[in-house]
Amino acid sequence: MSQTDPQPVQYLADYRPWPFTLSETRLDVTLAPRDTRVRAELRLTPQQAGSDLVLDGGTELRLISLTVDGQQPDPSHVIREGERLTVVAAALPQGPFTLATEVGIDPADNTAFEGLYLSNGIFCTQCEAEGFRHITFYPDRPDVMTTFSVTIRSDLPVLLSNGNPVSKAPGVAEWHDPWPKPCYLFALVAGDLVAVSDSFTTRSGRKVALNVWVRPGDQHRADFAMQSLIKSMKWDEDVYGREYDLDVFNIVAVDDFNMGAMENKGLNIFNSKLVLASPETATDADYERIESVIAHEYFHNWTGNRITCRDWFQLCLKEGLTVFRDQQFTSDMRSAAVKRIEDVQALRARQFREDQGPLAHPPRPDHYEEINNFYTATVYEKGAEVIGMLKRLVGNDGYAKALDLYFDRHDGDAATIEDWLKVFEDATGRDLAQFKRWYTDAGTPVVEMSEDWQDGRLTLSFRQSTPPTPGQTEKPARIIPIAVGLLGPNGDEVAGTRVLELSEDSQSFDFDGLSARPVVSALRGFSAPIILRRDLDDATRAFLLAHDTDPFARWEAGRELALSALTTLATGGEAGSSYIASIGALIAEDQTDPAFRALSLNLPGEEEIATRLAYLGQTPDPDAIHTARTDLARRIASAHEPLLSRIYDEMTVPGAYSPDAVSAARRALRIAALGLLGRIDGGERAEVLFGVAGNMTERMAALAVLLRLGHGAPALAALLDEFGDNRLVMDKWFSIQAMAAPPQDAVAVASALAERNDFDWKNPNRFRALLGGLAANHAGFHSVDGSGYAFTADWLIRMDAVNPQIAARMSTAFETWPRYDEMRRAHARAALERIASVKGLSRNTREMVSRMIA
Ligand code: 0A1
Ligand code: ZN
Repeated sequence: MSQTDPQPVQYLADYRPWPFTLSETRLDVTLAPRDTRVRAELRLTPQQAGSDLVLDGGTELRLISLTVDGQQPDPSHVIREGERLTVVAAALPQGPFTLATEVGIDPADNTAFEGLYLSNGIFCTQCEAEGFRHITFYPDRPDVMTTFSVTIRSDLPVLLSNGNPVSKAPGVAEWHDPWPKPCYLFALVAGDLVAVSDSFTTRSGRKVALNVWVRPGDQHRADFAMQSLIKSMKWDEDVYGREYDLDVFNIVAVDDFNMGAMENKGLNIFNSKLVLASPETATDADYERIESVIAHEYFHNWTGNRITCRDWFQLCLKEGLTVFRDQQFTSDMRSAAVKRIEDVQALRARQFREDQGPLAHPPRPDHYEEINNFYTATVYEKGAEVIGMLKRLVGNDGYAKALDLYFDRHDGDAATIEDWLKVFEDATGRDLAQFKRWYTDAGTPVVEMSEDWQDGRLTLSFRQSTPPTPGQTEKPARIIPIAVGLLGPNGDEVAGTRVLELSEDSQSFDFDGLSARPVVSALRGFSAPIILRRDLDDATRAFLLAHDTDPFARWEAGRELALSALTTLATGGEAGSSYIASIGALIAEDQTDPAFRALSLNLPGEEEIATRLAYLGQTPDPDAIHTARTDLARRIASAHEPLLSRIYDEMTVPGAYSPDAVSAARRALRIAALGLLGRIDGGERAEVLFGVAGNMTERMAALAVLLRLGHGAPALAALLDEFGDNRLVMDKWFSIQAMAAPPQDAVAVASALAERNDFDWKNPNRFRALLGGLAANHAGFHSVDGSGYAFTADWLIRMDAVNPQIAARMSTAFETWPRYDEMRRAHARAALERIASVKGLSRNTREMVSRMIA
C-alpha cells in the first residue's frame, strides 16, 4: 500500500475546517488475515450547504457497500479518485445523516505496518499519522473528533480497543470510548496474549485496571513496564494535577512496529523492545528508556489526546510538550543533572545535525509532502527545549499557571501553537510575539560571547545570528535566555545563576562590585538550544571542569577540552595533555556521582568530532578522526591505568541486579573505565567480564571492547547459543557487530550479517539494528570507496518497496553527506541519485532524498 502518487505539497496556510461535523463513529470489524471486513457508520451533519463529502481511503480498500441513511446513492454520485472517496452534495441530505460503508482489507499483506496489520499472529493497528484511511473511508484529520463504539469479531482470545469494555463473549467483544478523539488515536488488537495486571486508584478514587499484554512466556519481562506505568500515573497527578479518565489502561507489546510506541486512547501499543526487560536481556539504558517511553505515552493522555492538534503542522504541540514532561519525570525519578546532560548530548547528536544539514526545518513546519517524515528530532526534542526556555522565562509559577489554563481552556480541543502561546501570554502577561520565532524559524542560533573587565565591572557582550536553512534565508533575532554564574579565582561562586535575556542582534550586560576578575560559567543547564562561542583557553576550561557548581556547565567544560584536543589531533596537531590531566583529577573524586564521572570520561564520538570540524570550517576526514580518538583513548588509559583499574574493581554492584539509577551509575563508570583499559590490556578484563557478568549491560560493554579488538568471535558465538531465539537480544547482536567493527571491516561485517537467515529484514527492529549499526560506525559508513553508502542504498531501495516509513527514516544516514571531501561526496550523491531514480519509489523516501540532494 505504499503511496507513490505524487501528492501536492501541503501548506499550513491552506488549513480550512472540515465542512461537516461527526458526532459518532461505530465500527464493526470481522477479523481474518486476508479478508478483514470493516463496517463503519458515521453520524454526520453538514455545516456548509452544498459541500461534497470527501473521505480519505487508501487505494487498496475494497469498497463493498455504501449507503446514506440506508439508501444506496446513484453510482455517479460516488467518485473514487486516488486516496479519496467523494459522495457529491446532491446525494446528501441537508440535515444530519448516517453514512454506512463496508470495506474489505488484507492485514496479512500489510508490510508497511500502517493501518491494520499482523505481527507474528497478532492483529494490531498503527493509525498516526494517516493510517486510519487504510482501515476504512474516513475524514482522516486530527481536528475531526468523536466518540467511538467498536465491535470486534474473531476467535482469538484477547480482543481490545479504545475506551472501556462493554461486553465480551466468545468470538466477540464490544468497546466504547466516551472521550471524543481523532481517528489517529484509534486502536484495535486481537491475539493470543497474556497480561501482567495491576491497578491504580486515582486521587479522586477511580480504580483503574492496568494490563501489560505480552506473548505467553514473556510475562516476567513485563513487570518493570508495569511499575513504570504506575509511577507515571502518580507523577502526572502530583506534578500536573492530571488524572486518568477511563476504567482500564492497556499496553500491548508487538514485535513489528515502525516507531517506539503509540499513545492510542486507553490502548497504548508498544514496540516490544520498549516493554520487555530482564537483567539478562536488557541493558541499564534499555530500562531507563522503557521507563521514559511508558511515561511519554501515558502523559499523552492529556497532552495529545484530551487536547490534540488541529492539523499535523502543529505536531510539536503534543510532542514537544510530552517530551518535556517525560524529561521532567525522568529527572525526578533519577538524577536531574545526569538526565540534562544526556538530553543535551542527544539533542546535539540528532537535532543540531538536522538543523545544520539539508533536512533543517522549524519545530512547526509550514509545508510538507509526507507528514511521516516530520516525526523528527526538531519536532520532538527541539520542541521540548522551546518549552524549557518558556518555563525559564516565565518562572515555575508562571509555567504552572499557564499549564492549568491550557488544560482548562482547551480540554476537548484540537489546538494550535498560537493557542499554546496565548495561554502563556494570558497567564503571565508576557508578550511572546518574538519568542514565537522559535517555532517558525529553522536553524540553531550561534551566540558569540565576549568579556570585558574594568574597575570591578565585568561586561558580557553577546552577538546572535542564525545561519540560513533551506527556504529560510533571513533569521531575525530571537529571545534567548542565557543562564550565567561567576566563579572567583579560588573556585568559589561569587555570583549565583542569573538569566540574561537576549532579544537583539547585539547586547551587553554588566556585573558590578567584583573584587577580582571572575571566571564566567555560561549557558548553565544548557538554558537555550544554541551554539555558544567564546574564546576560552584550555586552562580556563580546566578550571571550570574542576570548580563549576552547575553540573551541565562543568561537564561541558570537559567536553570542550576533549573536543579541542580531538579536533587538533584529527588535523595533524599535537594536543590532549591538559584534557588527560583534568579528566584524571575528576574521576579520582570519589564523592562525585559516578554517573557524572562516567559521562565526563566517555570521549565525544567520531560523529561529534566530525560535526565540530565542519562547524570550524574544515572538511572532516573520518579515518583521521577515528585514529585521533583511538590514540587519545589509549593515552588516557596509559596515563591513568592504576586509577582506572581501581575504579573498575571498586565499581561493582553487589547483590542481585537492579536497574535503579544508583546501581546503573556505578556500572556506567565501571564500563567507561573498562572501555579505556581495553585499549591497553589486550581485552583481558573484557573477556573475563563477558564470561562472569550476569547482566546485559556489562556483557554488551565487554563485547564492544572485544569486537573493537577483533577478538569478538567466541563471545558472539556464546550469545547466539544462549539467545538465538530472543529477538531483542539478537537485535543487539546484529547492531553491535556493525557498530563496533574496525572501520575497514565494517561493510564486510554488515554484508555478511545481511546474508544470514535470521536477518529478518522486514522486521523494523532488525533492519534498524543492522543498517543503523553501520551508520553509527562513522568511519565505516563513510568509507572512502563509497561501499558503506552503496550497501545502505541497496537496502533502502529494497525496504522502500515494503515499508516506506522505515526506508525514509533510515535515509537520514546520508543527511551529513555535503560536509565530506569530494570523493565521498561523489559516492554519496551517486547513492542518493540511484535511490531517487527507482521507479515507484514511495512518496516518503522520494521527499527525503530530494531534500538531501536539492
Ligand atoms: N505519537 C507517537 C509516535 C508515533 C508516531 C508515528 C507513528 O507512526 C507513523 C507511530 C508512533 C509518540 O510520540 O510516541
Ligand atoms: Zn509522543
